[in-house]
Amino acid sequence: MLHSRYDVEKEKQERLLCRKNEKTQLYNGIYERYRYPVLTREHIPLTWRYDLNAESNPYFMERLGVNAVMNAGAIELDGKFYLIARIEGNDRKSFFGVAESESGIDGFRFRDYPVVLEDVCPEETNVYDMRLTKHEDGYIYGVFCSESKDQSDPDLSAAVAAAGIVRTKDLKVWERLDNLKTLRSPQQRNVALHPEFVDGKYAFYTRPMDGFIDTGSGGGIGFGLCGDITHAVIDEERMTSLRRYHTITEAKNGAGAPPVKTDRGWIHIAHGVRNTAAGLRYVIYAFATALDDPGRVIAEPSGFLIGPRGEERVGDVSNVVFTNGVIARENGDVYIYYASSDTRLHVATTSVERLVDYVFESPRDPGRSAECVSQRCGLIARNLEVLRSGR
Ligand code: M1P
Repeated sequence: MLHSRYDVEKEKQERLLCRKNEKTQLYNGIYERYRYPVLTREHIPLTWRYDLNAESNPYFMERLGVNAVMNAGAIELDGKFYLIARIEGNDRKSFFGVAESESGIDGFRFRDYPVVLEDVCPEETNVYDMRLTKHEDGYIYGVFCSESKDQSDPDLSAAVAAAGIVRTKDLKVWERLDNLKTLRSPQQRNVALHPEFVDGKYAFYTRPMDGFIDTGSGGGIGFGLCGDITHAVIDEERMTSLRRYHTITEAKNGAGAPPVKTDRGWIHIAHGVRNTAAGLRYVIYAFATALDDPGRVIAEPSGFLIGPRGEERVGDVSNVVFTNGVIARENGDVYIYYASSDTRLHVATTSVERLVDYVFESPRDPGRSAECVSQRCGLIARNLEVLRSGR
């Protein structure tokens, strides 16, 4: 028998799912932010959390709670927006759920069931952060982090991160392929598949890591090729966007969604991490690579594109914004899906034209305070001249 409380909770959730989103007043000319997150744990269907049966659940308790909804891969199919979100249960295990919307800024609804991946690795304990790539071979690929206990280390927290790979044609039936092997990097996280063949091969953006948290000698976002996606092996990784001292990428960085193709280059929206007295701070930044060599950086504006603001600063892992999903539509509109503090998912909107202008025309980081002041004084002097000469 259906519990009487169900209708109350269902109505509350319907109000949330039907709520229209609106742009905030924040202005920077680069993108718009929105008042409400696009996905939260409150968006998870009640059937995934409650036992609706009044006999077995007289108090209408959440039997399998959900803690957070974040880091989503994104794709547009037949004019609709799809997110494959990382959903973290109260039990700390993450899994994936597909949510669909007509507008891309609100109205996201999860399907009836979460994504069921083939259970091919008995040691795999956790999966998260899927990047979706519409590849020119006709498949949609999902590359995600597959995490296992490091059996060689008695430390209970010691883990190994690898890149899992699945493919689908419809976001419903998923074929699991072998995990990516990178012969020179012991661990991998934040791996994304490039949408086109490069020299006739599949091309991956990687993130070489010595350990589970520390990238160690890993110098930044890597790039490598492999011939067979079903048993993907990369023997050589070269560096694209680098970690640098006293910048937003000093501690580590990682690829976001697969890059967006533009007339002037591939635009990447990635994350950078620095250390602070309050712990790691994650921001989102952008750079471009060459059309004829997507592993070669040709423009990288200084600083971050999106940093945590307001309530975004607070959550399970505070002071974090993180992205692994971007949709660039035929008409040039761009939707950047980003999570805040490992708790909820937001959208920022812009256009290909604006992103190109931002990436190629904004100044680079000169690397030292003295040169940054001189860079800023140059801007001020030019602006004072504009103001003096009138409109
Ligand atoms: O907690 C912040 C982020 O940490 C990881 O990113 P990175 O590998 O760069 O440290 C990821 O686990 C990500 O899921 C998480 O949001």
